[in-house]
Amino acid sequence: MSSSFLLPRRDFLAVGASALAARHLRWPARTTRPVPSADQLQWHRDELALFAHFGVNTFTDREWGEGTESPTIFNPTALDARQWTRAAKAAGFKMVILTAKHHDGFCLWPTATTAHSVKSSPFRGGTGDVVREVADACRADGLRLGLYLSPWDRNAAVYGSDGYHDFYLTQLRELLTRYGRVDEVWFDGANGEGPNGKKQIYDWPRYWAEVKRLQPQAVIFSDAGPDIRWIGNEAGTAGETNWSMVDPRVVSAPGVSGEGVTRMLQQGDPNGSVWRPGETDTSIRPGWFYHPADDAKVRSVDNLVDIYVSSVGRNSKLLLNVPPTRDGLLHETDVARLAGMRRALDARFGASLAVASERRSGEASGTTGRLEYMLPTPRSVGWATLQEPIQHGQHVAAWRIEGLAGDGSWSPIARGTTIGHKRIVALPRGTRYGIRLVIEQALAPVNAVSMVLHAEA
Ligand code: FUL
Repeated sequence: MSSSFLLPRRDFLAVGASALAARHLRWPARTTRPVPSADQLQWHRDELALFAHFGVNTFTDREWGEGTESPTIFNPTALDARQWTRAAKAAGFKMVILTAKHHDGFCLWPTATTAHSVKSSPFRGGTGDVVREVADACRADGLRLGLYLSPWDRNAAVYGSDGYHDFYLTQLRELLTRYGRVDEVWFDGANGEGPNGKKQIYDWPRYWAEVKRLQPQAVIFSDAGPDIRWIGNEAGTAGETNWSMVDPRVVSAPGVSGEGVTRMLQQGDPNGSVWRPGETDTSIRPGWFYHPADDAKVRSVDNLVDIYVSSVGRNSKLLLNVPPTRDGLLHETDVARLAGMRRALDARFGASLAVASERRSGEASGTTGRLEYMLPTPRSVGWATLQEPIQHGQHVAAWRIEGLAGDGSWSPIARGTTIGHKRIVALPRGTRYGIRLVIEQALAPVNAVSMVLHAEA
């Protein structure tokens, strides 16, 4: 049962009979607090994206290539990007983000900038283009496409000099003009030495402006946004407190580190001046690239559900890496785990418990309120999914859930801070006659917060 409480708003009550005006004023965009762009909202609602780390490392069994690998080792003889996208789609993923180039500099598309690419490989006789195959497969299966272009390049001779900016921008332009619509561009923060032993100073504003010019709808990911921030670890866990806003001065550029930085990435900032929600990237295997020795170390279905709860269930988005094998296919174990994850998520969260009655109440200020459900028969409730309408900003700062006992008394059974797009709460076992959500504090009026109850697993 899904419902929401509506808090009385003075301006709403004063509007009168015009349905149009009422609809408009019911969700006043009058807050000065940040709100998401339409593209950020879409990103958030997608909830799940599949990351595909693929390249020369797949063939050398490494995580970070040296940049000296021969392109002739890249030969995925059975590559079938539709096999990836079908598995992703069936598991409820909405996007695939491909490593078009990792730190080794090997390009998965026939770039004009370097010979260090698929063009010099035996893949499809040197005429292949992995980016195109993945882009086409995404389109065929209705998935969005994202691309990762590592700024760190251990092969490019110009790396570590001013000449690299044009080299990198040309690569970006190729990727953003040849393959149709791109919805996310992923900039990782790793920055080591290039072939001449020098590190590069990146011109982030220029790179990001080029993305916005060529694909204005694409959200840009990096530690420092500008649209989407890193969540601060690769373990699959967002902060229990997780605001979609940040103070941009704390994480000024990709790759900066420090305690304050990690806290800002994990938790955001209730008074942050920009909307920059956190993306949780982690791998289904111990490494980012495929290694045969890891075939028995693929995350279990239970573990995948756990990281869904600790990412999507904490106002983040899960970017789950499922690395293709040397054949160019997702491994059958990984595909089976993805399908198992979907079945388990549907079984746990797909259905909501019916409630016998529902009562809403709130204060005139709109910053506290209650949503109370009576259960048709006393039972233990396993989970609650809370949501706030983030198109109007993220405001809830403290909540608790209370259970009703047989003697008519309510007592707290869970509490937390933020809600955002989605907050999934595990409830302790116990017979409840009713369940209620109490919003204790919000930083601006919240018109509607919803709660859905789920049975125990
Ligand atoms: C990091 C890289 O160094 C890893 O290899 C991986 O690509 C990860 C997603 O981002 O910055």
